[in-house]
Amino acid sequence: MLIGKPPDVPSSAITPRDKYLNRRRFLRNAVSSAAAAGVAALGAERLAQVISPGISAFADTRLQTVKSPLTTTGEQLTSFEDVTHYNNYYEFGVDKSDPAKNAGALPTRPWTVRVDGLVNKPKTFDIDTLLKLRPLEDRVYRHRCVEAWSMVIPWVGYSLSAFINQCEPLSNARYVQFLSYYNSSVEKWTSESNIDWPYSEGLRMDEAMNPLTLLTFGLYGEVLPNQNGAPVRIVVPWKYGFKSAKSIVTVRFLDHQPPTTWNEQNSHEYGFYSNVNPYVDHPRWSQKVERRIGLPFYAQRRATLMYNGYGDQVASLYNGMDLRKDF
Ligand SMILES: Nc1nc2c(c(=O)[nH]1)N[C@H]1C(S)=C(S)[C@@H](COP(=O)(O)O)O[C@H]1N2
Ligand SMILES: [Mo]
Repeated sequence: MLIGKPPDVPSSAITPRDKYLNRRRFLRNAVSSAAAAGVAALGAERLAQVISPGISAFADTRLQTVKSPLTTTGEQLTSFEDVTHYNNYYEFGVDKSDPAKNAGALPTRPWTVRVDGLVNKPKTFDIDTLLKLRPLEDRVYRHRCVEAWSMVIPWVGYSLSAFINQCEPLSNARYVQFLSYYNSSVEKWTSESNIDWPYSEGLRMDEAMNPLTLLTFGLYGEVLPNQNGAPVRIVVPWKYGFKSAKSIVTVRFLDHQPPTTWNEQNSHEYGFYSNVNPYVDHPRWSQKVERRIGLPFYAQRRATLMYNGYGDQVASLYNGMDLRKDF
């Protein structure tokens, strides 16, 4: 991973969600009337994506959600603007501002997730089936990037365990691998880094089954913007952000630890476990403190919490392990 350059996010970038949504509604209406007038030679759908990547002109982007007992933290939410314009999604460029500009190219419908490997029988799930599998929950989680910045994000989804139970993994399945969408003619930025695509991540089965691990379809009550991993991604709140693979197309059950993108890039810097850990520094920077995106400069710095603050729920998964060795 590149060393994060100083933030280019103005401290005033806290945009109320309502303002954003009004803008979005305005765009949708503008696009619809443009189409009606026959001026949208581009096609209304495409025009909407050009104006505001990842947002369809006609789709209802609001998700129906229920309250979740697993929502966490009373901390101030990171603004919708920052959550959607300060991203790591290397398939769409290596700069934090690139995914918001480029990820509109990702075709998120139709979309299927293939389940294979050590399962009773391979299956393919349509995204609309996945959306209806369980009631969608609002879950606020801390989000900690290995680059030592953090956010607080209200995700929408349900526990990955509910999906895994539908997959019928065999008893010898000990790990689960997630593969992201990869198409170099859509993702023209993949040559900017020497990553061996597709983006791959993985969890041990007990980590994947922990109720905190979220199969994620939205944020701020809306479908995921493309730059945040539409139409479906993983979120693992006690691990560094790179464990949370975006736009997943394959879920594979294995009896061995899968190769994972950042670990393959540099195994000295990025371990398989990648638990947020203030006591294990990255070789090139400290992990003791982090910078909360979007806050005034003087309020950004804060102590990083062990397991990102989720120790009560997950510390027991690592009993008996040397977290300096298995970092
Ligand atoms: N496919 C894919 N998934 C990815 C990445 C990526 O480059 N490609 N970046 C990871 C990193 S480093 C982080 S911090 C989070 C960022 O998620 P966000 O942009 O929704 O905050 O996505 C992770 N998932
Ligand atoms: Mo990250």
